[in-house]
Amino acid sequence: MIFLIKVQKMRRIITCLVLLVLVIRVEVSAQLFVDWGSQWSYFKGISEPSQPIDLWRTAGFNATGWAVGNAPFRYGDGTGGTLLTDMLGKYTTFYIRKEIFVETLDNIDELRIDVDYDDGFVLWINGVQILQSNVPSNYAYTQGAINSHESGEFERYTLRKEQLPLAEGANLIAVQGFNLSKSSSDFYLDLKMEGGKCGKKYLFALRPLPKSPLGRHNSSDGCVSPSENVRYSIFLSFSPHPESPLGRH
Ligand SMILES: [Ca+2]
Repeated sequence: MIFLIKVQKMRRIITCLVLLVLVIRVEVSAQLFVDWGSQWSYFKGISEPSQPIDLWRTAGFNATGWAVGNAPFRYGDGTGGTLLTDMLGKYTTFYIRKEIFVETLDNIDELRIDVDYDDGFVLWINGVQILQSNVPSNYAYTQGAINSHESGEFERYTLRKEQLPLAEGANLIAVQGFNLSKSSSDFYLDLKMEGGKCGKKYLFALRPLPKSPLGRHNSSDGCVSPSENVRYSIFLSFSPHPESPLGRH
């Protein structure tokens, strides 16, 4: 009897060790390009950040005149990062940019971008628009987000490499944040970006957003379908938000 209990305990321990190894393997396989709280060059939307107005989104722009600070860029909500004490009542848009280095594209099947924002954002890679949420069609610096969107729960966007203008070497990431209005009580912008091989994340449970018609993936290789951007609500991730395994903070 005692022998049987010991065998069962050993099995449990071995199972736990195997799972731990799987977790470690997944984390090693992902390439982290931008972490939460990373340092960015930033510009406050008191005017257009460049002329022509889309130049700042490209590597050709000289951002030496921009300030440098750590995300989250925020006021009203959250902790840490760069506090925008002058944003309330003065400006609704906020611009951040940084360079990432991709050593080889061979190790990347897809890019996973987690964005925690209030109230809207647009993201470009090498000048090409990749993502946008809750923003008007006109990205002028005087614009505001079209609806309220609270920070505190990040959203994941998974994109296949074939959809992206990624290059080996330096790549320019540019993000324009939008607040709902000048009188909004809060603003927040932070994001995480990592590349990985298909299938790894499905060792863990990802739950497609209920309202989304997307969320399908190719079960043969675990990749998202090439024609769609998949947005997930995270309730358990292999790379949790540092302050919570639930994607909340
Ligand atoms: Ca707001």
